[in-house]
Amino acid sequence: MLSKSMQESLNNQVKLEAMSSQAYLAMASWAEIQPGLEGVAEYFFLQSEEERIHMLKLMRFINERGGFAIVPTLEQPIVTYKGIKSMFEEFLKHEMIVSDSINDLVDLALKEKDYATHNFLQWYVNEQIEEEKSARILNDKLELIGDDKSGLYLFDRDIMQTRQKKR
Ligand code: OFO
Repeated sequence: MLSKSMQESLNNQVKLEAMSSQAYLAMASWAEIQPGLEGVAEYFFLQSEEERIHMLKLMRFINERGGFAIVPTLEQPIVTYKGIKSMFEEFLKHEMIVSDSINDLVDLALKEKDYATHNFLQWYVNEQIEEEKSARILNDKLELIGDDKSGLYLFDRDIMQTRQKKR
């Protein structure tokens, strides 16, 4: 059985995963209407779906452990960007916030000696290592590319391969 505070914290994480899904969906939509960013758009459409799966996984866990998973109210995410670089910076920033939040949950699980939740959270700890790594690599590549249009063309062409390597 989940404690009240653990249930509340896990529900906050449900909200954060839902916000991630919305934020990446907005990034996908913005990228889709920019010329030549089809690969980036595809990347974020898939990323958004993945975040929804993370949310569902948490909801099922909360309910399985005798809690009640709450579908959250969400604010509108950022829908436009001044450029691809600022969008990817936002992506990394967001993933770092999610990692901090997962770490806080792990802390709470240990404090409460809730080893079942601690065990469940390890999947998220590993996932965040991967997600932050991917976001950092993509930001580094964009830094290197700068204003080089052919570099950006290759970035867009190859971004899905970065995703496949993640798995
Ligand atoms: Fe949910 O994995 Fe990143 O945010």
